Amino acid sequence: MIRQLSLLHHLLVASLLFPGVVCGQVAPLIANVSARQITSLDGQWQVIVDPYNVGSIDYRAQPLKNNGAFYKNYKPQSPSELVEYDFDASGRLDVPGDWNTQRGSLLFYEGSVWYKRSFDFAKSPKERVFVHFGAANYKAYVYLNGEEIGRHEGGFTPFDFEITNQIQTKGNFLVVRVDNARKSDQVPTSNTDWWNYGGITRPVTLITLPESFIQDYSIQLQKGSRQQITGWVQLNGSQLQQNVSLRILEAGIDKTFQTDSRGRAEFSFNADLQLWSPETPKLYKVEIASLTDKVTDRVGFRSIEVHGTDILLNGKPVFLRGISMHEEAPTRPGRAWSEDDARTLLGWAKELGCNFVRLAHYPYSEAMLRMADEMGILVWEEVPVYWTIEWENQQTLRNAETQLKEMIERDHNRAALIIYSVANETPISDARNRFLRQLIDDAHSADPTRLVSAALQPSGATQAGRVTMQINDPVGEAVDVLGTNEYIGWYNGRPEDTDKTDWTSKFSKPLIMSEFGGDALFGYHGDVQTRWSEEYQESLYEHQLAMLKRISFLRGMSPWVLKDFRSPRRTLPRFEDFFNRKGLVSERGERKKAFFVLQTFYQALHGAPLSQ
Ligand code: GCB
Repeated sequence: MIRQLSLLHHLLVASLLFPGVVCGQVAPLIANVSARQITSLDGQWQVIVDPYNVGSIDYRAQPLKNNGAFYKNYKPQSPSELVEYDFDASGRLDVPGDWNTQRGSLLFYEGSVWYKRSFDFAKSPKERVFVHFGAANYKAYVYLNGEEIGRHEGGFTPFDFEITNQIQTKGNFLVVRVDNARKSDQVPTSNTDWWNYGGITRPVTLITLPESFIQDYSIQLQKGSRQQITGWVQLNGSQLQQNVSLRILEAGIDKTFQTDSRGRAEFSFNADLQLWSPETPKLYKVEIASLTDKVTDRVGFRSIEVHGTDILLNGKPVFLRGISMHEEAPTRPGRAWSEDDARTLLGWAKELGCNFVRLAHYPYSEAMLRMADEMGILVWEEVPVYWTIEWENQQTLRNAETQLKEMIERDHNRAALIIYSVANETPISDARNRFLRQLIDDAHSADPTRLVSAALQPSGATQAGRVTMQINDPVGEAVDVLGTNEYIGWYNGRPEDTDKTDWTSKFSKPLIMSEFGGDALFGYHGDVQTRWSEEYQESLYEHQLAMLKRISFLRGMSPWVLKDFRSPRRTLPRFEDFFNRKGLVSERGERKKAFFVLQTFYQALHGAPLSQ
């Protein structure tokens, strides 16, 4: 029943996102893809750049159904036949990878690119096969052997389609149209401060599974407990009632459960565990086996709670020494996606003295979350509900809800992950408040064990020469942890204005200063009054940190930002050149002066609360 419901839900969502279209088979997300029997489809794909969508619509703007449709991959049958496209002669791009940084002419390109890859595949009769995409930005239209198999909207979450009945032993061709055109009703909307990297930006894999398989599972500590494991296993297939075993041999756990007619088993039992923490990021090998399938994972166990204005990790107050990030590669241009990228970026955060990263402003690759688990770095992850989304638009809300759901489904077993953020810097209105409250409710019900936040904005008032910043956004009532962005010293006033600024909050909740910062061009020097100089940024950090120390309810910070990143909004020649320069390291990885200010501050803080 659950399976049917969730399939129905997917179809409903799909038909809302793409009205008037009947989708192919839409599969529920399969957990922990890298631990399954997989065949990688990564590598060079043939591509056709199609700015006018001539591969999918005709000159009357009607959908193309004939051999002119690029997904047919049709070849002329005679010298006289007119066919106006040819994958074989149109060049190649790497998958995974954004197209913008692989071909100079595509740096600013926004629109459709068709990707094609051919492959053979030997499948045994009882197996099921799925094609899985880590992410494609922003819309993906997927075709196998000339037929549509499904569509997906949202540039940063995974999706898969079942292709058991379509896949052939020889000569399969998979075609994907990826469209990153910005639209005001999308999530994110058309206005952002980051590069709109298009393409199949994360790995593509074929997953082979038995007819009845373990689709997903949750193995986590019960909220508020440090010894009670609570969770569930969900099977998919025709043999839904099975015995399922759960083994964590290192902790002496070996349990068997019976799934019900919906393929679901829920469990709760006590365990004696070494808890995961940034200091000791202990991961256990977990094995889940049904009669027909088996999957292993590495899972950490920790508790995360809010108590008054404190955040408690494993029952003890923790201060989140963080940094905000973008998912840009550390050592080459473009989107990051690999384990190595994750190791380097999180390594820089560790070098800064961080125990926490804010993965702004959209879901990052699964590799990043798994690396955070390994390296012991707490994570805030976020959906791209950014700035001025269409708050009144129900379809936009459904889209945001789906992206949030897909992010939670993928990451709900990662110990490092403690906070879901539902939005960034969104303007207060009734419609926006309703929209965000819905997302907050969704996150709480999809995953009751983690905390929910949003990066809000304060209001300010000046009296007798002092400024009082107040956290009073009505959405503050619904979140567990307050997040606030502020740019005193960059967009507002000068760095020294922080010396006469005090903070108050309407809510008795912990606060994370989710952004502050200013731009500096690496290697550009001047005095502390000179914009764009490393000295200005250094002084801004010194003043900011002195102010932050005086906020009694501050429990963490994630300054903006780890590394300079590309943004089309940043046009100023010499200093910006289409980069946001608020990084503590340059796009080449060079440390700016402010890096060391924050590092010294975090090193002094290590393990200690900030104030009191
Ligand atoms: C913000 C946004 C972030 C921008 C940053 C900036 O408030 O949340 O996405 O990049 O400011 O540099 O202006």
